Amino acid sequence: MIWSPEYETMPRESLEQLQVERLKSLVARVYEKVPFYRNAFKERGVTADSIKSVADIGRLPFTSKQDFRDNYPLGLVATPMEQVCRIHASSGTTGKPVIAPYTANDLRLWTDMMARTLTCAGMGKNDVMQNAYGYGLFTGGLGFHYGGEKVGATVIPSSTGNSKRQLMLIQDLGTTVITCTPSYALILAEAATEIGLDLGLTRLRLGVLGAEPWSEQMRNEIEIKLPIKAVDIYGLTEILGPGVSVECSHRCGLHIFEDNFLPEIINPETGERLPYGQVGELVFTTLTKEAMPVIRFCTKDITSLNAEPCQCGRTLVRMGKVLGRTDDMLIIRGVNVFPSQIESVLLDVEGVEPHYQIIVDRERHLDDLEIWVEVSEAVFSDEMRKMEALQKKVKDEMEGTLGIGARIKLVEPKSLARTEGKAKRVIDRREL
Ligand code: DLL
Repeated sequence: MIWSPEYETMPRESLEQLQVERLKSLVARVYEKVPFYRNAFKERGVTADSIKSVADIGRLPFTSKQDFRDNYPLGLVATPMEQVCRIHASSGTTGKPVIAPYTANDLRLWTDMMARTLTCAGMGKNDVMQNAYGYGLFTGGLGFHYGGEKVGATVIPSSTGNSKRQLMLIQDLGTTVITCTPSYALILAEAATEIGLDLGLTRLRLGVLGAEPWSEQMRNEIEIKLPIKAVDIYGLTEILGPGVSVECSHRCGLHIFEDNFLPEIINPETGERLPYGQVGELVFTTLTKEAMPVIRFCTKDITSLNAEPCQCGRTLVRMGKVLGRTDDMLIIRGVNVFPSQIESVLLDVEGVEPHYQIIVDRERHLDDLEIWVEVSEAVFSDEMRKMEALQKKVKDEMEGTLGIGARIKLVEPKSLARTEGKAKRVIDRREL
């Protein structure tokens, strides 16, 4: 089913027409209301009249995470505060969070985008959705909550944590859809095994998982262990929260709701716009948001776009699974390494579990990469010789993929820290 066929299946020419109109009025609006954009536009000599086609967006300035910090907390707000009816904030781990204010129309838009998202992911009104994203300042909890209700499903606001209670609710209330981070889905699977619960015997069938990068191998693990169909959802606080893009049942990229969020891919070093198919940094412009519209926000997320028609009937462009973040990329002895590459290698080797930690250090001016990974119970209780063979296998595969050597430390099952929200995979101890 398609929630808003008029927009989701719009011929691309009409969609572009709509985008240009919306972009023009957005540029006029932020020029008038937000000094930060007015100054940046003046510097470049752009006005609403500069926008004649979607490609003219290239004439507008970029907005960075730093611009959000510089304008903290409410410097980028484009409406009077009395029209702001809710404020969320990012789960930022360093410094001040990103503030996300919403007007009543913004909240309606968000709920609609989440209804589209959940429908696209395969959820319907007869489903029971257990929402294990964190409720609070984080956009995950309330974003999914209102979207689920709009679709007409039964929503259980279980929030994160307390896995045993989550499992009890899944069994007792007949949960069919779980919404949480992919890493938390695996924690639930682990907790189920611990209490001897076979999740395959419950009604659970679908997971709408996101908020952090996860590989195809991790998807396979989740699909086998829970067992469910696992669908990828993407979003970010600066742009909306969840509800920016999601996979359909064909799972060949995440459809971006382009009537509201205009995506571009750029070369992060030069800012040059890249054509469909090329990998680069994802940039978004919000076309319809009121309280805090954003012009060309550089997400630091790395992916590519594909505008080929999809079998599901949606004409919306698809973004590939996020490959990593420009600021996630580790440069180890001069070689670019993404945590997602390490995850793919680990999960392809039998006997190791999808729980790992990447530790980067510098010893005598030389970068050192160490990867800690849990092994399965079976391997751990096996002979030393087998453990050594497994360690060598992981080491060889890792070297083959990354092109640099890494020390591999196999650790006991369940010994690495678990997080209920976004997993923290990398510890970089280098003082650069
Ligand atoms: O994580 C919003 C969200 C909530 C998305 C629930 C999906 C589900 P932030 O906390 O602002 O917002 O984090 C945004 O998380 O720039 C990406 O780097 C990363 N991210 C989000 N979804 C995915 C995904 C929410 N599906 C940042 N795959 C983004 C990879 C993701 N990375």
